[in-house]
Amino acid sequence: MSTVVTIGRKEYFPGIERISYEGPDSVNPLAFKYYDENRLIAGKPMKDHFRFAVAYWHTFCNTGADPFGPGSKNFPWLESGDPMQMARDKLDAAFEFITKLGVPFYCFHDRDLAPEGGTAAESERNLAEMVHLAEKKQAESGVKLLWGTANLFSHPKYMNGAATNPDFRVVAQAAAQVKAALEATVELGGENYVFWGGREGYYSLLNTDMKREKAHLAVFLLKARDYGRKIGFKGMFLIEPKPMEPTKHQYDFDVAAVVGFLRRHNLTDDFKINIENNHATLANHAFAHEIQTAADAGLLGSLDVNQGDPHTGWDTDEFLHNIYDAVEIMLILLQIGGLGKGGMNFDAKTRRSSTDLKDLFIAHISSMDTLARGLIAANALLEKSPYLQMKKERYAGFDSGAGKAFEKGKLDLEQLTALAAELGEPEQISGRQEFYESLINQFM
Ligand code: XLS
Ligand code: NI
Ligand code: NI
Repeated sequence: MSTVVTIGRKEYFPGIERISYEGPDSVNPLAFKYYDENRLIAGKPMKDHFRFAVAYWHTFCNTGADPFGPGSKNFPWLESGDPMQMARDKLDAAFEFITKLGVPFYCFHDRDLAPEGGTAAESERNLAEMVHLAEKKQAESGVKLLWGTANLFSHPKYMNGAATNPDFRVVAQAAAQVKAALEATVELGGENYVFWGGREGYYSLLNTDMKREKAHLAVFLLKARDYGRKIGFKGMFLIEPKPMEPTKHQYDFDVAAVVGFLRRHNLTDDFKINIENNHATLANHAFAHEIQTAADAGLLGSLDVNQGDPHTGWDTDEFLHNIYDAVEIMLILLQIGGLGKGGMNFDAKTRRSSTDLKDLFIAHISSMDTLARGLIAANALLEKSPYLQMKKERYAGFDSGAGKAFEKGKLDLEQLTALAAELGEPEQISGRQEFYESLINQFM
């Protein structure tokens, strides 16, 4: 368990103590009803199933600006108006929040931690100062860095992309920024390093040499990998797919596209995939589909847990509160043995109209409880229901004899034709989808 850290200029969340587990009957909004960090499920403490991380950018930097208006939230740590002072206050607030919530990890972009300077050198100095302070906070609290990343999409110089920018000078700037972000991640013991290519894609094919841009992306990732390994980064590099937004088309469209890209460029030893639920939705996939696809390819890295709004066509980054989704994803994670060195980063923001500081806690608690319920239900489903057996039996015809020979590639079309005649017309076997669905409802 982490230690609560409030040794800053002041306490930013007064009146809120370390959030504790009070059980399903509790009506205290500032308590866990299901997330009981040390409770063993399938032989493992709950906290190790999730490895939760707070996303620095949403929770401490995002005041709710949208295309129709400025931010609505008055975060006290942003009051000073001096960029470096704001960064220091924000760090105090962040560690107070993370330790009061009792989450073991956090994630950041370089520009969340430290403000952009007037020059690249100044930005690097700002980052170095903040990394130094973050290192102390981590040591004091026991909170760890799940992943670091570079923001290669906010600055206007990246308007045409970063690694895939048609202007080589911008590509070089992006490389310099990644170099510094990698150094920061290594210094802070980051377990992973993420690439989300916000502007690595296009708005119009008319002005875009897609083949060349994708080739540049591959070289860029390769060089980042080489430098990371050179400075002692032992963790995983992760690509975070998203089909669009802000681009019309992003090259890392979905898990399948990224699997193909990583294989084609021989990057699978060092790179895995960070999957975000709302990005899956935008690609017309379910979170479970993306997770299963990555797991089947041996490339599941980590998760950005959030959810989209079914009636809104953009990345609304809501806190995951859909228990059904949680059961489905935990069902997969339990079967594959978990997330390993990955974790679950709350890449989610409270709504623009949720303006109480307390809302930040409630949002995280709600998501943690949602996932805990998902874990408990999924585990019961696996242990107590015929689910696994039923699924296995559907494929029993491939476990022996001719079916097994086919699976191993040992039967050609002529042999299969002979077998078709010999075995005759198959009787109908129901897929029983509704029954599977009813099992989830029963154990939820
Ligand atoms: C944006 C992405 C971003 C990444 C990190 O849609 O989800 O937040 O997770 O750059
Ligand atoms: Ni994300
Ligand atoms: Ni996102």
